[in-house]
Amino acid sequence: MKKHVVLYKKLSPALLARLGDQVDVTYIEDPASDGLARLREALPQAHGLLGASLKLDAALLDLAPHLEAVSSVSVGVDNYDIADLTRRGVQLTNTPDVLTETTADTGFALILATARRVVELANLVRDGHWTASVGPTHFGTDVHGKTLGIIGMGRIGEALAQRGHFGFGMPVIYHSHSPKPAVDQRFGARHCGLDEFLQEADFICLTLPLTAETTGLIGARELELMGPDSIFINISRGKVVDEKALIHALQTGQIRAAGLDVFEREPLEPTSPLLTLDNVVATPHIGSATHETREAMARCAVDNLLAALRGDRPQNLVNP
Ligand code: 8YV
Repeated sequence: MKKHVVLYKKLSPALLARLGDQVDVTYIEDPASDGLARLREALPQAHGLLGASLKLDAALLDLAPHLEAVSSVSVGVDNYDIADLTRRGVQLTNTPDVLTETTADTGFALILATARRVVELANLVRDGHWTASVGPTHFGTDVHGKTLGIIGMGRIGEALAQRGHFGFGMPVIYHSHSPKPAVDQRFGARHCGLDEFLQEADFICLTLPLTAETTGLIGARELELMGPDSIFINISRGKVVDEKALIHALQTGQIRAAGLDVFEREPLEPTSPLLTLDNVVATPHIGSATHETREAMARCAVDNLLAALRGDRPQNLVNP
């Protein structure tokens, strides 16, 4: 008898066919809102789950007594209680690597957009307010040659360092659990303690996972250490930062600007003070959001899930 997979993220026809050849498939649209009741109804039959951007909590998992594997279309796994899944004998897989370069591109897009005030000044042109040569009140700040600071030197952090070092001649410093000699050698990078890092970096880029340890890592104290010329970039998870403290730092000029792709709550409330600030570039969690990369992630997630349901070891097993 074919196993049953519940999808809560849409797949392309090609990938739906790839999955449907092997298993029975139920697709649940919009599981975080009105699809939640349908997801709850489908879980008792599920041997596998595939999706992203949904907190898969114990209440949902209790409805899935036959669940063998959860395949996340993401590199981040903060939506899952890994210890609980392991206790239940459920394998969790994710999709690292395929999204590394695209997410690093997003990080650099935010670095350039915030430093050179691209959104603010493009809007000035669009709104018909370009009436004379741009003067100092509209000048941005250079990116090339400035110190690129990266918190969390994993795959995405290394890809960001590569862009800064080879592409923009930026000295690279980083803060992570421990120094990475290969990174130091490849990018002339230097590992720093957090306070030294925050005081020295011109661009402070977060590329670390959200864990109990990293939640609230950047608060009022850390923002004060950054300095008025610093630019803060977050392409990791919103909850790594105290968003209220960040808003205060931006409103008071404690830091120059911020490029944010992630937020404490997503979607970001339209009433958020972040959206009233010209020194903020806010994007809707588009880190990996290109046609090519999202298809590659979904393909990876399908292959991970089919391997797990066959009893083979999936390529990207989070809880071996
Ligand atoms: C998207 C991400 O949230 O991979 C992650 O952890 O944050 C982003 O790629 C996710 O992939 C949505 O499918």
